[in-house]
Amino acid sequence: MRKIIILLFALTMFNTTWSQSESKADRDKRMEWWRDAAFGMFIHWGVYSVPAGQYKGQEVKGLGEWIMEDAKIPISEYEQFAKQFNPQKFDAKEWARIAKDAGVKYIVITSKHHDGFAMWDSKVSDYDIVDFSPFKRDILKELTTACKAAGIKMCFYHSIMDWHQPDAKAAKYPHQSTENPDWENYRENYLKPQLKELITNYDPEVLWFDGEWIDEWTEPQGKDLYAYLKSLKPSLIINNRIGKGRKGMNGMNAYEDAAGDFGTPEQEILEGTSDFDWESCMTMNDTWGFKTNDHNWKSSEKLIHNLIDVAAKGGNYLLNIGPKADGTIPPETVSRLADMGKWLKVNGEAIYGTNGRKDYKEGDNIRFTVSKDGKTTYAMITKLPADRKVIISSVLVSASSKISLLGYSNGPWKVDRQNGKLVIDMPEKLPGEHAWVVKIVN
Ligand code: JFZ
Repeated sequence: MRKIIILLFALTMFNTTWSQSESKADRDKRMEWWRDAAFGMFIHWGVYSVPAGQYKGQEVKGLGEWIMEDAKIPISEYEQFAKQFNPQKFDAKEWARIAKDAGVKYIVITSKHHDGFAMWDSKVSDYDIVDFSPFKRDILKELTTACKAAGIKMCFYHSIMDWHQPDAKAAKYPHQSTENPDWENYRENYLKPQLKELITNYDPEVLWFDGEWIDEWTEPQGKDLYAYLKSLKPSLIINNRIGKGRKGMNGMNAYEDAAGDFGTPEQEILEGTSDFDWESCMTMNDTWGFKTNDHNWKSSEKLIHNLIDVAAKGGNYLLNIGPKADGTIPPETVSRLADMGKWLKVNGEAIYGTNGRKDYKEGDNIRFTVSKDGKTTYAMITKLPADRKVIISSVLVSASSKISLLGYSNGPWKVDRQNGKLVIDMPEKLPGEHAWVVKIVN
């Protein structure tokens, strides 16, 4: 008995050292806007968009934003790319408009990626867009202002790993080694102060950490940072890459008390629902940071189907774009985002503010979400059978259930209720493309 009491006491102590002094109700309140948002835009933009996947006339394999490491570019040489980073065509309002039209509710942009270059006017370092590049404009400030005006929440991706700051040397990346690294100094006098700047000057809603897998970073450091950031802004939402809990690319936590508010599956979607909040981040082609020669674009249909799949499983979809070094967004990206926005204009009520469902699917071509009050079920149909007959058997329907097709008001369409089953003859003229939503109100 005594042992149990001591254990319980220790657990309480442990939890209150970081976030879990928060009640479930408080946590639900803090997470509410994020859960409702369902769809966000990831932006990987920085110095790496200058080489755009090429170094010394050679194509560099791998992710665009990893070029410094993948091509083993020395710091002094990489800095020359920073000197050329001059996105004259960057128009924050235009970016915010594109995001708004796509239907995203939040943007997560790289404030600092692994290359260490700060996309705002940092006072902690000169290695930033204002002091080190010819551009001399504070990108995060401009985008934050534009997004706020457009009603889009502003959030920052921030890399813990830093290949430029001499104290931050990571043993896993010896090519970036410096003589006398001092991790504690980096953590206390560089990482934290820069994050404090971001919070005080730009008031982000989410901090999305990354580069936590290096051995220098530990779970206690993650918890310490979490507590510090929450002390600066209690409503902050922080991903689980702030600590060491993440299970590889699946992104969910490997242990119970891991730091962070949500799991981060990368380039994949969970197999089913989860009790822990999660967000799948995915690319539109095969890179996060822009690469001139990556043309492997997913179709608009695929992206919409991914959004539907994620929503049905109760997660968020964070879809990446990689703008070019001149400040423009590739047209292939813009057109796909516009298609998603068009679909969401008609069908958004099935996505925003809904919950996933344990039985998230029926067959391969129907996915479900449920309204918060539980009264409405949305059946999202991603492919029609040849005879256009859709059968839904896993939703309770009665004679009084109201059934409609989103975006479709002018008949005719035929809906039969056969002992609890719905048999629908989908109309010839469908509202829009890629997926259609049957709304069932009980
Ligand atoms: C990380 C970054 O390295 C990448 O550049 C991008 O920002 C992405 C969103 O996040 O990607 C990872 C993270 C972890 C692994 C691989 C890529 N991993 O564990 O193999």
